[in-house]
Amino acid sequence: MFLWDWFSGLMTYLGLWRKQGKLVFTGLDNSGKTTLLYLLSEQIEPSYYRRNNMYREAAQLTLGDVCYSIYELSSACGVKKWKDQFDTLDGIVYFIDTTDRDRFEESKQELDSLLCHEQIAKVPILVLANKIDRPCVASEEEIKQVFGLQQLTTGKGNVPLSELQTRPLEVFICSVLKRHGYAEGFKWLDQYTNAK
Ligand SMILES: Nc1nc2c(ncn2[C@@H]2O[C@H](COP(=O)(O)OP(=O)(O)O)[C@@H](O)[C@H]2O)c(=O)[nH]1
Ligand SMILES: [Mg+2]
Repeated sequence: MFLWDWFSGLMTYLGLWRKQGKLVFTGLDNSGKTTLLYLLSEQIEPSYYRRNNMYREAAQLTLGDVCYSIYELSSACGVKKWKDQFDTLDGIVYFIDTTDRDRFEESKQELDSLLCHEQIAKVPILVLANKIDRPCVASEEEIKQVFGLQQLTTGKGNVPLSELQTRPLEVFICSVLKRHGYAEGFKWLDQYTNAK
């Protein structure tokens, strides 16, 4: 084990090998998951998917020395497909459409059911409050309040995992369309994943 750690550390240092991680994009339909997935996958050549046996609806994101595979899994994918992914999950990215107040309750229920799932109780959750480029969007505070997240968020800085009493969770407002806001969210998430 020591030898392996030493070897992988050396390879990582030399830039010859990256650790692997897995993230899941989820949330109601129309919240922006596929748009961001496509945006990230623009950076990969198509043969990558075949070589790495990945679904087509997946992308890759490299943060520091970790290379994350990202999958989109909405509730419409079916619980079975979701559960198959649980054991190897490094992080969950939950999308909210900040313009769609009519569906906040529905979205809250979906997020709540994730939050109380025992098998993923320690998995960090990044909430992306998307579409803030549009008029009349809900603010970060409103999202936190409506979704009951005020007591659950753990801070946006570099709070070490050992200092957190609970699972890492934060809300970042963003516009996938304008390509801003989500990078800070991923950076935050990266510090808490097992792959790190
Ligand atoms: N204005 C705006 N529209 C967005 C943004 N992100 C996604 N959309 C639009 O929202 C719709 C649904 O996006 P999609 O990625 O298919 O959502 P999914 O069902 O969660 O995968 C599409 O028409 C996107 O162009 C954003 O940041 N701002
Ligand atoms: Mg989609």
